[in-house]
Amino acid sequence: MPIQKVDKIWMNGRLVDWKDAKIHVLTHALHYGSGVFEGIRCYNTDRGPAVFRLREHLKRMENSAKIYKMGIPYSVEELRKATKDLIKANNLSECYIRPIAYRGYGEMGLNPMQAEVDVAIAAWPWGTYLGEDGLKNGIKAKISSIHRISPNTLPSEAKASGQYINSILAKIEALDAGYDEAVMLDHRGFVSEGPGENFFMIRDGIVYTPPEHASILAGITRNSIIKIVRDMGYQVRETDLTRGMLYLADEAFFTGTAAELTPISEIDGREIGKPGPITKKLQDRFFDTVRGRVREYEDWLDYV
Ligand code: PPE
Repeated sequence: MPIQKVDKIWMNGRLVDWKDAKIHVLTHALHYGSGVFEGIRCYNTDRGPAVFRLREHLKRMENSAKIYKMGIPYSVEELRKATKDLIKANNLSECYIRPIAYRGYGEMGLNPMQAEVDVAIAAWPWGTYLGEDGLKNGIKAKISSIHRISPNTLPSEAKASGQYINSILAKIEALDAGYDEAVMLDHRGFVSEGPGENFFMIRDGIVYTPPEHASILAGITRNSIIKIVRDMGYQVRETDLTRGMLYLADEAFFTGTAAELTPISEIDGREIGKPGPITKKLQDRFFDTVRGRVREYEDWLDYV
């Protein structure tokens, strides 16, 4: 689906027209993937648009930058204000927000330290990530032959642009094989995550998800779902999962800002079926939470 255009994009402290939000072809990050970014969603609530866990996302971007020794010339608070200004300027109520800090134009070569750091924030309406039907009925996933980046290859703690070339290989493979999404294994062969989502499964009433050491991005949606699951009285185990365990799952789903909570109906031709009772309850609770209908989780909403 083509990106839905809006009026303005925030670039290095200014709101510029959508069509003018351009970079030079010799931008460092275009060649070497030397950027860090975030994906954030803003939902409409009774009290107007609210950004879900905005500070946590911007803090994670700052941490990603730290890993790559990239100083972001704006603080979390400055970027938080910029994000809200941008949403207001574009008159958006529900949108996806993409902040990015990247090595810019001026120096080439693998020593990035002299290349300036530019920052941009874009926001536009982005509907369901894996389709309306997927959100409702579940998607088909395939365990990928492409392994997730290993800790000493690229740190999965960072959400860095270049790391996604690994996700892209897995995604292409899954689509070519007739599936909707990939499940990637880590360097040890244990389940890691999707190309842009965290993985959860349920068996005998217990909720499982791979641990942070399984080369996952510690998802903010994952963190929210773990809290919601526990508050609902279920047990969550952050533990290494094998391929076989996935084949025997009673229920399974992906979580992510873009993917929200997308049920999985099949893995490698092993049927999981329609979204199960726990998945459905969690999905309802998640959408109620982001739309401001759950008092307990009000802290997660940052009203525009
Ligand atoms: N793992 C990966 C590799 C990942 O990229 C994401 C977010 C997650 C887990 C979930 O993290 P969180 O959003 O904090 O719950 N992926 C972003 C980009 C997706 C894209 O296609 O681009 C997102 O969901 O915004």
